[in-house]
Amino acid sequence: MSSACPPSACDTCAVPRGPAQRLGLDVGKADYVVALAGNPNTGKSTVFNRLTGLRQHTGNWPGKTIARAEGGFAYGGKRFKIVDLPGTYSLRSASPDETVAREFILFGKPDVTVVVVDANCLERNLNLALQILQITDRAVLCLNLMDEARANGVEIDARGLSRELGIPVVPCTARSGEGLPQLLAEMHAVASGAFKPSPYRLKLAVPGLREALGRVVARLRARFPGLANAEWIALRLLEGDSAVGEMVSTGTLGSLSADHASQEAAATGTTGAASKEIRA
Ligand SMILES: Nc1nc2c(ncn2[C@@H]2O[C@H](COP(=O)(O)OP(=O)(O)OP(=O)(O)O)[C@@H](O)[C@H]2O)c(=O)[nH]1
Ligand SMILES: [Mg+2]
Repeated sequence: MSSACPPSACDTCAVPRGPAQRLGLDVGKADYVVALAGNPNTGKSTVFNRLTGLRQHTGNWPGKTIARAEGGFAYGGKRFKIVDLPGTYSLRSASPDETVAREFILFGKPDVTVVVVDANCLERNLNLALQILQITDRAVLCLNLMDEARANGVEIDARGLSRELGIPVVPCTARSGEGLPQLLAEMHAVASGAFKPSPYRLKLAVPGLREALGRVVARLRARFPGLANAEWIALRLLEGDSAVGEMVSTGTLGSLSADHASQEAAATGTTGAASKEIRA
């Protein structure tokens, strides 16, 4: 049951339940791509290993995952490619590991982004979650380390949080597997479009900002056709973000987008931008 659904919905809900089949590295042509994002040390690789059967490095210190890793699982009759990303505190961060995560979240066009947060320091972790909700509707919050939170006397109103954020929120203990069946059901529902989240969005209430953004977005789209998240990039440019400015002036933004589009096409057996429509 989604924390966004009424309790009675379970009886009639078409979202599949039951175990996933671990596919390891043998993803083949995936129906959906899942990104695992979150702050360092929140349990992303532990979730990844449980779902795929692979053995990504895990341990109790931040910064273990330094490159993206891919694996697969089958669930509800669909094949999912899941991408384990390095931990990152912000989509604006620029350290090399964090850049890997940021670029995949922004340009990898995942069908669902699972934001894995540490239930013990929710406030700090929600910073990244809120940034991700500015760029995608298709997100699920995995409220991980619930065993430790319970032991520490931390209580979280997951339903209330889900209402506030506008996305499914699933309490989990990835180390033991608690909550993962529901996480799978939510990933499937969001990736397939059976459930359409309406996430919390910041209001751009500064006078003239909308118009300025529109002009920058139009120029970005003209120079980089098919660019994902053009509005996010335009906002960074208006803020004076020098790293993003350099990506635009050197043209690397175009190659990044193209790289991710071709990887996505290879994973799904479709071509370029049309792949989303074919799979939708
Ligand atoms: N108690 C508890 N420990 C967990 C849970 N999930 C993961 N861990 C532990 O937390 C530590 C970090 O887990 P990882 O999966 O490596 O975290 P990560 O988010 O991939 O970390 P980075 O790759 O460094 O960003 C490991 O020691 C895991 O065993 C959980 O639900 N409960
Ligand atoms: Mg990791």
